[in-house]
Amino acid sequence: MNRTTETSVTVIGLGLMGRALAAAFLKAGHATTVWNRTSSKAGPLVAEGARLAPTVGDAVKASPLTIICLTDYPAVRELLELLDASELAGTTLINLTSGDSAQARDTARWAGQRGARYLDGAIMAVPPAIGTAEAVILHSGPRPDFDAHKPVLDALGTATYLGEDPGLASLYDVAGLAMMWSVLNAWLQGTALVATAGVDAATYAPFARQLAAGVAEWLPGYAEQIDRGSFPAEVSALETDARAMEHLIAESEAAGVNAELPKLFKAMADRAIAAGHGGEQYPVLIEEFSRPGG
Ligand code: FVH
Repeated sequence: MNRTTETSVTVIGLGLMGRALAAAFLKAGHATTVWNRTSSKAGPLVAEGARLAPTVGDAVKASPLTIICLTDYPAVRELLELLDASELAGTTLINLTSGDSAQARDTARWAGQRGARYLDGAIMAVPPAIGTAEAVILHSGPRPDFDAHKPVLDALGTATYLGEDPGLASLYDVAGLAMMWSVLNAWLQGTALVATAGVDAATYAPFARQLAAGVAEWLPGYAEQIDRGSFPAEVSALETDARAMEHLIAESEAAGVNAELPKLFKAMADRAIAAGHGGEQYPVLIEEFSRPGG
């Protein structure tokens, strides 16, 4: 197989996500080659017009661009190690497998040493959203490689470029996980609390949603404080917030609800107050978050 047309694309890894990626390429009219360790998973895609490559090397040679979406980076490296230099040289690999920034940078180095172009990526969407604008896919690595393949990447969703450091996409990905779990855990804390008064989750959810959206509005202003390194208490001082945390802990404990999460908030706030930041605004806690702990 040859790298025939500029817009042909290969997808390696046909799990839930890989199959959605390949299907979106096919739908957008791109000649699509696929490969998967368990070849039977390619059946429906082949029926829709995909070509199944017999080996991973043939798959990579079939297109100028190869998208990789496997379980994790060790699986990616195990697979890429099977390729010889002639299969890697000159091709572009975009690795959309989830991982951390060190794994991304290391894989970028590995690919570069073998003559391949490499972009790392992170998919901020579930498989059914792939192929719609809702599917934001983050990329990082050499800008010219992103620009060259953006017309093909557009078939998957909203292709977003973050910067030259190949670790950036994974870094945003894990930072997003912090946001997601923090919001969900806060919501669960509130849901457990209101349940002690007989309020069900569905009744509380709209209120919680409104609150979360309201708090999200504070972020740009708070971010300015962090970037300036100056935290004047324009709305509320940290020591005021810490007193409110005491109410949350007391209410949780009195109601027989888990108080671990509010105690964690409070411990961090107390440390910042002890360091003399009680009169400053909440984002001063960035200093607690920016050092090792836990
Ligand atoms: N599914 C989702 O909602 C998301 C959302 C955002 C990010 N991801 C990430 O995408 C990666 C793949 O996820 P997935 O959902 O497609 O995962 P699976 O359905 O479990 O498919 C895994 C594929 O990886 C292949 N594979 C695993 N190990 C190896 C290996 N050593 N050598 C070759 N291939 C390997 C596996 O092959 P097979 O089991 O079918 O033979 C699947 O193709 C992941 O990083 C998510 O975090 C998903």
